[in-house]
Amino acid sequence: PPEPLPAEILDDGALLLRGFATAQAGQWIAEVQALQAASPFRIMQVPGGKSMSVAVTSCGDWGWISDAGGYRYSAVDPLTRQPWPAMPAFLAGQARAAAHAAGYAGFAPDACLVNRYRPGARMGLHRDQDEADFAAPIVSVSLGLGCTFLWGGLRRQDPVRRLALAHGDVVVWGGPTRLAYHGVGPLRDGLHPLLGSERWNLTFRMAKARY
Ligand code: MD5
Ligand code: FE
Repeated sequence: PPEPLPAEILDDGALLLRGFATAQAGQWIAEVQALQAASPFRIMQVPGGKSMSVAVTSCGDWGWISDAGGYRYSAVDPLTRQPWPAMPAFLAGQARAAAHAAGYAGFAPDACLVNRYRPGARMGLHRDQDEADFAAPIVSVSLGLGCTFLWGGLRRQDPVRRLALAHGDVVVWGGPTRLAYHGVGPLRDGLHPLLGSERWNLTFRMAKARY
């Protein structure tokens, strides 16, 4: 069997598992294809009235949504007016295993937000603070084109570091880093053998559950 991949400590509570999803990337991609057939990727509005450049969908009990009224988790997909697709057992199991490998036993995500970046799409600096229990980490999985991840501190004015994230990389964001400001630089043009000119990011969250 292959050697376990070394975890790289990024910060207090944050670990990078390089290539954690690479060997089974085909299954990761097939799972996202299936879920987006039921709840398609769509561009959401932000409260100021502008559109995001990233397209999103979700699976699990809760999906993260944004509209003129603000950001929140919803049990219903506003596009289909149906519940979000159930979280596939493979995705939940892999996210749990990644969290465990990073020292967070018992991670039980009830939401998975999927972001689709095309060239030029970006995500401005923000914090993920719509979840019920910040003791739970967030597990993020990168597929397709690489990106520059922007990663600051607990205050908006803190200096921002840049981290290259590649296909198959998994980051577990927990501890004090859970509430750090972060974003993604504009996606550069490119062609990935599995995803063409796209980057997909999956973030597994405990939206409403207590950790
Ligand atoms: C992405 N997505 O690459 C990123 C990965 C989002 C989002 O930011 O909200 O959908 S999630 C990275 C993350 C999560 C929680 C904490 C920190 C980073 N952090 O402390 O830097 O599309
Ligand atoms: Fe975020």
